[in-house]
Amino acid sequence: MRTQDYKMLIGGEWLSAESGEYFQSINPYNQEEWARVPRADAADVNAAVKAAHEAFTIGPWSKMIPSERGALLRKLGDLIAQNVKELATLETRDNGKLYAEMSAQVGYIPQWYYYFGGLADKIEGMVHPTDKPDMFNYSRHEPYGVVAAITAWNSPLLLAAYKLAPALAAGNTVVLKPSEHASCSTLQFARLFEQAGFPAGVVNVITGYGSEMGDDLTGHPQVSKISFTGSEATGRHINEIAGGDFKSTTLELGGKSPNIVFADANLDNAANGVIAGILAASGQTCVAGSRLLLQDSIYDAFLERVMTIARDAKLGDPMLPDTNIGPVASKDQYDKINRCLEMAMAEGANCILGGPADKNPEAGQGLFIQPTIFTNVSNNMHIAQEEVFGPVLSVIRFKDEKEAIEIANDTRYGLAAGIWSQNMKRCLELPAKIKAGTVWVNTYRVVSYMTPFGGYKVSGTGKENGIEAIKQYLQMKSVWLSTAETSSNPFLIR
Ligand code: TXE
Repeated sequence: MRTQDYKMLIGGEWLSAESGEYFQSINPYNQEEWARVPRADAADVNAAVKAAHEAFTIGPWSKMIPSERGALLRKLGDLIAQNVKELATLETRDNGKLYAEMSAQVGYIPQWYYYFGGLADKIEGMVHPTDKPDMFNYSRHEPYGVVAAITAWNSPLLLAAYKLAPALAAGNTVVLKPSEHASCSTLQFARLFEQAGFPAGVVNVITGYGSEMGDDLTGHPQVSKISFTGSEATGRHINEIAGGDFKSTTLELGGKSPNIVFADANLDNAANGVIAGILAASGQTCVAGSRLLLQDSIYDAFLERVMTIARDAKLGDPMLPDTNIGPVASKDQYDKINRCLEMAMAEGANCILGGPADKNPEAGQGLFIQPTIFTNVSNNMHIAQEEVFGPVLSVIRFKDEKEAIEIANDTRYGLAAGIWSQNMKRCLELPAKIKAGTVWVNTYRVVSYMTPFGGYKVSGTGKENGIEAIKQYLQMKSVWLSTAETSSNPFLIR
């Protein structure tokens, strides 16, 4: 395939990096270079932040009435809907996830822009009661200014929607940086902002290695808010940089989510949910149900059901409709997963399916990891505590509800959890006992633009999606007005 050179969007112009440097985009299925992407450095970051800052301070964006901003967001949603096929194909080529999944996902993304476009003109302040008879107080919700939105490779456009839709609806401008492992769909998507009629500089997209230019972006004095999805390690690093200047952050980091199956569950549904939780997207989702907590009395029978589905999963070309599992996104990711698998075996976990393996000969030359299941896992093992981000399930036994809760919560993460049971009392009571930002009961991996999403503990801070999300991009101001006819003693605070 002929490689294509992409450009970045800065201040309404399509630009290469000032240095002229590029990096390659590799298709993980055939390992071919298919595109070159600008390798931005501090100079490009500075230009993008400057453009966003000017668009916020002197451009038309902040003077636009909120309903106009909302209309632009809705127009953008329409344009995404018209470009689903192209954008989803680019995502699959970039990260190897199934086209069937990416096209459904991209087809859903307009809803974020419709929903938050609808909220743009519903940001209401409040008149506050006060204890001072000749004073009046009201609050305003104001945008921060320039938002740095940093996304991961597993769902570039969906993660961008989580951040851009509320940030723009709230009146901020944005510098968006996709992952170096999957930048092209975001650069293509950026064209739609122009088509929708957004003023220049309101959205800027820069590409590059986070390790090289990430600090220039998050530490930039004109960036006031950082919204990040990625690894715990990078999240911690960003948090330190942001904390130095007390910048606001929304961080969506990793997880080690438990999927808890009780003996009284509908076992067919539960088996499908467990598979969806760990094999969908080759396990490369932050909410992957990577720990299967299984009640003693159904241990063998349930495991057999899961094994039967996992064994039949078809690895192959992610563009084909009958493929169940595509390659993992990059050689880095492939190596990391294999290291985790080897460590699990060294720790004494029993590999009953898959395992550290060479390429699956039936699946082409891609970076394939076979569905892998470990038993004999105790919850303190590396494989039960560290995020693998691959199709790798650790099975852990429990006796009763109390033990299930203890194991589920015995992790530094707290992103999500699944509970499978037909006992109504348990289904109602257990979610409150699980320390995670999302709990699914008799379902798994459901998200919506309308409902809050975000982690507890080291899985992150702040919420994305739903009404809460727009508040992440607004700061509150308190305004006092005096109606007193004579001013009082200046040395006494009232
Ligand atoms: O993450 P990084 P990587 C986990 C998953 C995966 C691991 C590594 O376990 O195996 O992280 O993936 C940018 N300042 N998740 O290496 O490095 C980077 O360019 C600013 C879970 O891809 O965190 C990219 O745009 N930005 C996660 C983004 O951060 C920096 C999804 C994420 O990359 C930066 C992805 C810096 N100093 C991986 N350094 C989830 N929550 O779903 C890097 N970046």
